[in-house]
Parts: sequence; structure tokens; C-alpha cells
Amino acid sequence: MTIPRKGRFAMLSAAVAGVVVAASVAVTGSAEAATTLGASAAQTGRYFGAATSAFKLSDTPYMTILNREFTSLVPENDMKWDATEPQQGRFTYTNGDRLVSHAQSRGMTVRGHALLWHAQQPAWAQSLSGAALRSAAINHVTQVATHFRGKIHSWDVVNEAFADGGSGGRRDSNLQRTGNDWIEAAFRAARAADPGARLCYNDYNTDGINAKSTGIYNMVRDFKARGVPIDCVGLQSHLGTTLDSTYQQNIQRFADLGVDVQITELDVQQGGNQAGIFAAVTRACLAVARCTGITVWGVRDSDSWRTGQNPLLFDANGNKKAAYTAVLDALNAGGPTTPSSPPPSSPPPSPAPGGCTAALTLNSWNGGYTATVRVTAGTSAVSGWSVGVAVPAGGAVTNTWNATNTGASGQVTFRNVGYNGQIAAGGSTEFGFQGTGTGPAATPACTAA
Ligand code: 9MR
Repeated sequence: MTIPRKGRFAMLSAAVAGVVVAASVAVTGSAEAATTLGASAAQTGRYFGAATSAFKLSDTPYMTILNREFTSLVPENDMKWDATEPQQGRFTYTNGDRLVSHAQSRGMTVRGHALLWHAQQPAWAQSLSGAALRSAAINHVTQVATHFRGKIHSWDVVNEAFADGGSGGRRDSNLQRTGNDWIEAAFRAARAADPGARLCYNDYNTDGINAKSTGIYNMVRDFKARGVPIDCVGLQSHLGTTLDSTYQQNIQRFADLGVDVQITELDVQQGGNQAGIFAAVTRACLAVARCTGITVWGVRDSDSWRTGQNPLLFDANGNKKAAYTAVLDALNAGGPTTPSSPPPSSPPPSPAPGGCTAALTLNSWNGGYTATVRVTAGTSAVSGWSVGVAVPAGGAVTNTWNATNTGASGQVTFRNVGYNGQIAAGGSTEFGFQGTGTGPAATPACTAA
């Protein structure tokens, strides 16, 4: 289910009714002022990124700008569910891989967008519901985040799950109907699959303190309190002709919860004070140490999804607009440097000499679960392993990947398959299984062969 563009923008304009921002004033002229968005943002410890697509990689005038100005990219569509798993269990990563390689060759970081979303789902997922959809969704998160493991700076794990309007609650969707815990299940699966990526919740109409952003704020606070892995909040910032007077305050309140904030899809309708709003957003991010980067949702006006609104920093011919200069000047005026926040990582299980350890992560829902088990070799290599798991009474293992199981209920033993028995000293591998009932609670025992 896609939100119609017209409806989306009617909502946006209503939501951002607030203060019209004054025109920005050029502040720098110093010999050291950086001359590109990326270099200038880097001086404050931040990235400056753009949404792009694999089909643009052959557009030379476009790539000249992308490569010159930006230090981060995000696939506008190429990593979405419909793009990466068009048929259930069949994954296509070609376009995402091409963008990642391009980024790596240019020293850019990559934002991953988006593991789960109510829109742009493949038809097969749209037709699922309940436990079947939940396990397909979690499998999608696991597979995609595993494929790109180590290459993604930040993942939009869940996109646009909150409702517009005054409720502050969740949006109805097939995913939401699998149970309110679908978001935390997705974050846990993403952490298990790629412990080095920052995990973000991303949404729009959150560009100030309002019912929707407060709903998200409450969810993040709850996640932090309960240890659900979340590292960042993405404020999309698809803006109309005004900027909410509480834009910076809203960034700050999320930062105060102990998560990073990223401006993830910035574009501003032309026709009002476009340059001033772009500059004000930039200054607001710079003013909050944990606002770690800004991404614009496209490069040239002609690349934008907002046809006719010319909402970006470059015109159709690739010329820098007044909005570009306003952003560059704001960046060069600086702000507090972001604290160096190393990528999150789960502490590795302590090494067992000559043996192995196993750590189990669960994604549970009412009546079922998937478990991911990380097997780590101790100080010597192992050439085979088995892991014993106590499956709680009343439930059973129904499906296993990257291992074979003996028994399905009670004490179940999982053994390596041909390709993952060898683990180097200190190295690790993962297998998973799905089950009915309540997931195993105890730490599994690992035995090296
Ligand atoms: O810009 C994207 C456009 O090319 C797609 O057709 C559209 C499909 O829904 O998604 C656009 O990107 C959206 C992003 O993934 C999530 N936030 C809103 C963005 C604009 O609609």
C-alpha cells in the first residue's frame, strides 16, 4: 500500500505549518572553508549523503556531482523488499551491490533503506498475514542484513510504521497486524545479522514535536529501557514551505534518549524560502552533537520523486542552486563536532580454548519464534561443531537453516552442515531455526568436534 503523493503532501504541509525561516546569511569567507557539501560536513564529523539508484551509475553528469559532493549514499529503491526479494526466498542483490561497490570505491558510507515497510512489498508478502508473514519478514531482515553485513553504516530497519494524525499510534498494516512487537523483532534480527550497523527507525511528518514524533519518541524510550537494540532515529524531513519551530528541539529530545539522529530524506518545496529552510535544517543538525549526518533525497531537481516541486540542491542542468550555497555556508559555519561513536557491536562470547561457545538471539511472537545462533570458536580452530538447545515443553522446531537438527522437541542437537563446520580460531558462523511455542531461554551448549 503506497501513500498517494498528493495525499502525502497535503499531510506534510499541514504538519509543518509553523515558523517561516528567515533567509540565511553567508557566514564564511575564510580561506579554509570547504567547497563541497561532503568535505564541509566532514569538518564537523558528519556525513552528507544523497539518495541514488544503480541506474544512475552510467549518467556521467549526474555521477560527477554525486562523486564530488557527497560522502554517503542511500539506495532510493534498490534495497527495498520488492527489489531484494521479488519471490519468497529468492534474493536479488545486484543493484544494491553495485551501489555498495561504488560507495566503497569512493570512500563513501552507505545507508541501507529499508528492511521493513508497509509499502513497496513484493506481491507475495502482501498476500501473507499472521505467523507466515511475521516469519517471512524476519527472514527478510536476517537475509538482507546478513548479505550486506559489514558494509552498511546505518540501516533503516523499520520505515514509516507510525500513523499520521493525532493518535501518536501505529499505522495499520499487514506487518502491524502480526503483533505490536514486530518492530522490536525486526531490530533484534537486524542486530544479530549485522552487529556493526547502526539500526535506525525512520519516518516522515516527524519534523517537529507533534503527536507522531512523540509516539516514536515513546517507542524509542521504551526500547532503550528494555534493551531492544536501536541506535538511531531518521527524520525524513520532506518539507513544504515552512519549517516547524520545534525542529531542533525535536532532534535534541531524541538525542537525549541516547540515540543518534540522522536527517534521512531531506527535500524542500521550492516557491517559499527554500534556501532558508535548507540552511535552518542544516544548522539544527549541527547544533546537536548526536545529529550525525544529513541525506538529501536526490541530487538534481529532475531526479526527485516530487515532480514539479524542484525540492533539491541542484537544478536539472546540475547547477548549484541558492539552496546549495545556503547549506554549504551553514556547514562551513560549523557546529559541535559529533562525538566519535564507534559502530555498535555485541560483545563476542568469551573464547573457550579448544572449544566453542554459542549465543542465541530470539525473535518471538505469540505462538512462535525464530532463533539465530552464533557459534564462535575458541582459541583454536574447530573442524565441526554441535549445539544443544533445550526447547521448552509444548513447542517444537519446524525449520532449520545452516545446520541440521536431531530431534525437534525437548533437547535438540544442531550440527554443522558441510560448508560451515570449519571455523578459524576466534571466528564464528551462524545458523538459525524456527519453532512453535515459546523460544528457548537457556544459553545453548556448544561442543567442538
Ligand atoms: O523516492 C522513492 C520513489 O522513487 C518511489 O517510487 C517511492 C515508492 O513508494 O518511494 C520513494 O521514496 C520514499 C522512501 O522510500 C521512504 N520515505 C518517503 C520517500 C518518498 O516517497
